[in-house]
Amino acid sequence: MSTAQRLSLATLPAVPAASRPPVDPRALRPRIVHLGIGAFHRAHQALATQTAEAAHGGAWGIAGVTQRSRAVVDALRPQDGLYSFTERRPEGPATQVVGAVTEVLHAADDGARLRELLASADVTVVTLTVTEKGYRRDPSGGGLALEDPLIRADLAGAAAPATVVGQLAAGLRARLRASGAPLSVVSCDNMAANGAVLRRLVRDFVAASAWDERDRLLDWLTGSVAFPATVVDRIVPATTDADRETAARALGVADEGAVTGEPFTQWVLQDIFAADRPRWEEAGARFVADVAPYQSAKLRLLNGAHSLIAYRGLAEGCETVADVLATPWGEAAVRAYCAEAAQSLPPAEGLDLAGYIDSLVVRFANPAMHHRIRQIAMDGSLKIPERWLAPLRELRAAGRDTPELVSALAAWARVTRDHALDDPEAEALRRAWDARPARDALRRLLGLLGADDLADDTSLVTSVAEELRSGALPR
Ligand code: CS2
Repeated sequence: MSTAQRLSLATLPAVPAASRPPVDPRALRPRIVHLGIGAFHRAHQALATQTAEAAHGGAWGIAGVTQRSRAVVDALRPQDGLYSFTERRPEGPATQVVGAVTEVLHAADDGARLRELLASADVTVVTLTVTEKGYRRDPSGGGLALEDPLIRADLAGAAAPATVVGQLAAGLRARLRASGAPLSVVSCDNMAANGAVLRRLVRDFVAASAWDERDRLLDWLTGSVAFPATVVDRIVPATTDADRETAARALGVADEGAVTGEPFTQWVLQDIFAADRPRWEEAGARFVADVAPYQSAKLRLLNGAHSLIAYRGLAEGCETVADVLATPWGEAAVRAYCAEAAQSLPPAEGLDLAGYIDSLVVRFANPAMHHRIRQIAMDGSLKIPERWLAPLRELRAAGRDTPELVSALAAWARVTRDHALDDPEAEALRRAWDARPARDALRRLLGLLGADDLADDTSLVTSVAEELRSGALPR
C-alpha cells in the first residue's frame, strides 16, 4: 500500500467511502473561530460541529488558530484542513475524516486574518482550548496577570497580540468598529466557571488598555457578547507514529493531522448564547442553565483522579493510565480518591455520581488508549488548584477528614522532588526543596499553587509531610 500521498480535498475521493466526512467540506465557510487547534479540539468540538452540520446544515466551518507551534499549520494546510479521528474502541480502531476545519491560522503570522475573522458578522462563535496556562491568570487565580510580560506587550499595542486574551480583545474591538454583531465566546478548557473567568480576563484587558473606545467596548461586551460556561470531556492521548500508521492504513493516504480518542464524549454548555450557533445537540451536547455541578464533578473526579494516577504512577515507574489501573493498587486508589472528592459535590439532578465513578474506572482501564501519564502530569501547578485544592478546602471547612487528598498532594510533592516536570513553575517547584524541613518545602509548594491559606494550615502541612515521610505505597 502506498501512503506517499497526503490526505487532501484532491485525494479524498480515494478514501474508503465509510471514512469520508458526512458533509462536503467545500460547502463550509468559517463561521467559528477556534483558538488553540490542538488534538483535543479536533477530537471533540470540531467533530461535534461536523455532526451538527450533517444533521442540520448552516455551513459551519472552523478557522482554527494555533498559538505558537507551526506543527499544526504544517500538518493541516497541505491537507486543506482535513484530518482523521480514530476512535480507540476496545474491540479495534475506527477512523473517520473530519472536514469541519476550513482554514488554519498561526496567531503571530496571520494576526490580520484573525482580526478580520473576529470582526466578521458571519462568525458568530469563538471557541477556545488553550489549556489553563493560556489564560494568563493572576497566580492567586483571580483576574488577568497584568504584570505578565506578554500581556504588557499586548496592552502596549503589539501588532499581532501574543496572548489569547490580547487576541480576543483586539478582535472584539475590531468587531465593535465593524458591525457590533453579537458573538458567543466559548471557553472549552478545564477550569471551574470557565465562561465567567474568560469574560473577566477580557474585560480586565480592555479596562487596562489605553483604547479610546474602552468604555463603549465594555458596555458592548456586557450587552452583546456571551461567555457561556462549558464542560468538555473526552480522553485524547497525544498522537503517536503508530496512530498515524493506523490512520494511513484505514484511509489509504497519509494523515499528518491524525488524532485519536476514547469512544466516550460529553459536552455540556450553558444556554446563554448571544448569536447563531451550530446545533451541537445533534452530536449529543446538552444545553443547561447551570453547568457548575457537571463541571465540579468532571474536574474533581475525572481530572482529579487523572492527576492522582499521574503522580502516583510516575513515582511507581508506570507509563500509562491503563498501566496504573492494572497494578494491584490502581483501581482501589482511584475509587478511594473519588469517594472522598465526591463528598465535596452537592447532589445534582441527573448526575449519578456512583455510576460516573464506575464509568471512570472503565474508561481509565481501556487498554487501547495508551494514555501516557506524563501528558497528564504536565502543568500540574495550574491543574491541581482546580482539581484537588477546591475540594480539599471545602471538605476541610466542613470538618471532614481528607486522607486521600493529603496522600495525593504527597504524591505530587514527591514527584516535584524526584522527577523533572514539564510545568511553567518547574524551576520554582524544584527550588522549593532547598527549604528544610520537608514541611517548609511543602509550604513553598502550596504557595506556588497559589494556596497561601493551605500553606498556613499547619495540620494539613503536617499530614502531607507525614505521608511523604512514611513513603507509604499507594493504598
Ligand atoms: C487530563 C485531561 O491531561 C490532563 O490533564 O486530565 O486532558 C483529560 O483527559 C480530559 O479533560 C478528559 O476530558
